[in-house]
Amino acid sequence: MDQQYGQERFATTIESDEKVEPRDWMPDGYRSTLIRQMAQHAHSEVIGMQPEANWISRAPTLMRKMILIAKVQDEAGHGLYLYSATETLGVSRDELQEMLHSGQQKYSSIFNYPTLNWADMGAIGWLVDGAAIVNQIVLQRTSYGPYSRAMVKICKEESFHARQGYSILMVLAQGSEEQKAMAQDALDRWWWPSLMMFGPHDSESPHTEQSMAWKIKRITNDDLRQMYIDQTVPQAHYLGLTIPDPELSFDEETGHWSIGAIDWDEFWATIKGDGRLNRERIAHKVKAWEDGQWVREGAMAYADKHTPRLNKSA
Ligand code: BYC
Repeated sequence: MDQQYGQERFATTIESDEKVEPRDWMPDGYRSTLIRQMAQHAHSEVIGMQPEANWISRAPTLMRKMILIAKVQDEAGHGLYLYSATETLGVSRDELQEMLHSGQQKYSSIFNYPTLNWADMGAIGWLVDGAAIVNQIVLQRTSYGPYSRAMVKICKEESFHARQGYSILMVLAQGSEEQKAMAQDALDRWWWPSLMMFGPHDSESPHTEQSMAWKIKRITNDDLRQMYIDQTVPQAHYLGLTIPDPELSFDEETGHWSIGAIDWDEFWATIKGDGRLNRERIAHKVKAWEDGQWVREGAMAYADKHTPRLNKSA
């Protein structure tokens, strides 16, 4: 395709809010930004299975166990849609795995915190999936077609995830004094990390301006974080829990909650690989990849064996 025609068409597509599709011409920076963000998103879904899978065998009832298994399975599915969507940009799944394993690509900071007890399953669903939904509802309008379409199904599933988390905390918050304390302790530990999921302040975010211009991002990190805070604080109050922030206050004029300072040193250390569980998470992921080698080989051998037969009968 003629380069100038491609550039003009790309500009018109973005301006008119249409979708860029895999075969369309796109700037190299647009492609590499999408590969970075979508791969990071896919990796987060898959690494995010670890802290919750840890609690499947210890769920308090059969019903809770079934729900948690379904949720963790959904996260694997989200990873698969997102890897498939990323592959449409010309990068293979094996390359993406390699970049995660070698630390060249990141996954969400939130999955470097430990899940210490059952209340953490509630906090992950309510706060972590809650933050993911705020971000992902907007990503349904992202300019890259395959990413935007993957978000539609993911968002439907995320809302079930958030509700199951809230329902776990509702039971604890209405329970014994020990159970209430567990719910409060989980909120204390997960509140600040959940706010970090939205990324650095806009003034410190190297990618926001260009990603907004390309309509990859539709709302900035700070604005999304504020939307999340405004929706979550009343939910905490409904549970009878206290947001662990002495500076939290409601501004009657703007109608928004304002918060104290986020610990950005903790955030940057975590995303650079020095968080509490970075090494364990990646080591576990690499081991699962290596242990699964025979499955991939078996699947390929099966495909080789059966493809000619299918072709012959066609
Ligand atoms: N964690 O310029 P910025 C889930 C990096 S999974 C780690 O603002 P951008 C779930 C950023 O990559 C949901 N890294 O970047 C799963 C950049 O790094 P480099 C996961 C972060 O991309 C299982 C640098 O900091 N959701 O919910 O414009 C169970 C500067 O940042 C983070 C997504 O992935 C972070 N939190 O904006 C339960 C959503 N924040 O490469 C639940 C898709 C920033 O320049 N991603 N960085 O060194 C996005 O929307 C955007 O990529 C972000 C960051 C808003 C996260």
